[in-house]
Amino acid sequence: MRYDPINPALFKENRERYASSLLPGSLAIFNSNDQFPRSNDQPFPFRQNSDLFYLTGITQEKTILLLYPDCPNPNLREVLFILKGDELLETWEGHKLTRIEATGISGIKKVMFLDDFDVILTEVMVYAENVYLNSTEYIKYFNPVPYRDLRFISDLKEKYPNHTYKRSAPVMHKLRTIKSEEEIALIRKAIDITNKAFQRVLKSLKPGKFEFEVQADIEHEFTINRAEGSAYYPIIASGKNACALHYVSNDQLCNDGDLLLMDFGAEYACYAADITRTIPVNGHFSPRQRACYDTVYRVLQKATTLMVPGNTIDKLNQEVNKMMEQEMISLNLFTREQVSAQSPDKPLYSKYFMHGTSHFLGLDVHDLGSKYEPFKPGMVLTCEPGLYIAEEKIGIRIENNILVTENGPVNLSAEIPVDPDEIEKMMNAYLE
Ligand SMILES: [Mn+2]
Repeated sequence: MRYDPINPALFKENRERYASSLLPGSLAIFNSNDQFPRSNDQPFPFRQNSDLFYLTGITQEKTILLLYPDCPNPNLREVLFILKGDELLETWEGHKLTRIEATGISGIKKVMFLDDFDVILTEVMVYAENVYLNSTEYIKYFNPVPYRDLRFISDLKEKYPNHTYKRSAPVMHKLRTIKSEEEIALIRKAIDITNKAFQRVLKSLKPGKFEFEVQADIEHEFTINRAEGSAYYPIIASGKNACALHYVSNDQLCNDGDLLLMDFGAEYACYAADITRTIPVNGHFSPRQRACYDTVYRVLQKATTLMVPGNTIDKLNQEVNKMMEQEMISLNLFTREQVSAQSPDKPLYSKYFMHGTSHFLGLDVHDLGSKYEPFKPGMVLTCEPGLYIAEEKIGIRIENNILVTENGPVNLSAEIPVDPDEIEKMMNAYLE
């Protein structure tokens, strides 16, 4: 792996917190992600299942974790199953984890090979009353592709129809929304690497550069700084492209006079950064661009102050929508009178600001957590107001990563330039 080794105490604590949430007599099983086929014998790059990583730190494919805190057989309370790296496999794919190495990463003493899984499963199923199984539960998850967890659930239920089955997802959601010190340090590292990429763009952007060249600059910096790569496919959108919220073709020229919106984040040790910056391609904001930028920047600063314990994403969205509405009147996008006459189902601001202001951030870029869940110390969220005026080729979003604490919000991305004067100064220092 590219990242510095992580103290296995992190994963051990996570397992203890998970285990203490289970009912007595409960077994829990976690599977790694599938290796999704790309073509023929070629899989897409493997990314570990975030929950399995959270509990083990293991990034290798085909890994299974079995937790059974009060198992009558004390040897089977915590078992990790890994792929057996035989000579043939290692000739083709290189080194696979040994059992000792897997213990070193995860802190799990009992590591077995996958071939033993069925025998052990048969034994623990006889003792267990409840079985906690994992699956992806996310409010916007509509992916119809069946994955490893789903196949495992249906196989197990077919073989053992009389057990009581429980969902792991709500337990994991509760645990993963509150980040430990170690996790915050890893997110900070991902953000630091993302800052390095932004600095590189500030130095190298000029009119006539393609969006994919900017993407290459960003990904170069990610990779040489030990990120696994991007935590999500980067959005590099100049001019009107920035008004398509999930624009990812990144294939157009950055023209003189346009803005460039970049939504990008490194993934370091499976933890994500999620940053957006919008800068003028030629190093100078036009007066109108500057007025729009100042609007979003002002709303970003005000919204950040609302990220305090007890508030929710839902309430934050409502506040920010109100702020944006007022700002849009000042920008002459519509009038106060038009607002009074607007339909509540389709408020006028939603034409120019059509997404939420915040989401949880962690092992997943859109991390687990509900928009109705009150903020608590240790939560990490994005703050990302935007303004999209397609008819003026202006699309601006500014996104920071915020840690909620008892003493107020901490901007983890405070080092990444955001002040428009500072951005112009830095770009022009390089252009001269
Ligand atoms: Mn985001």
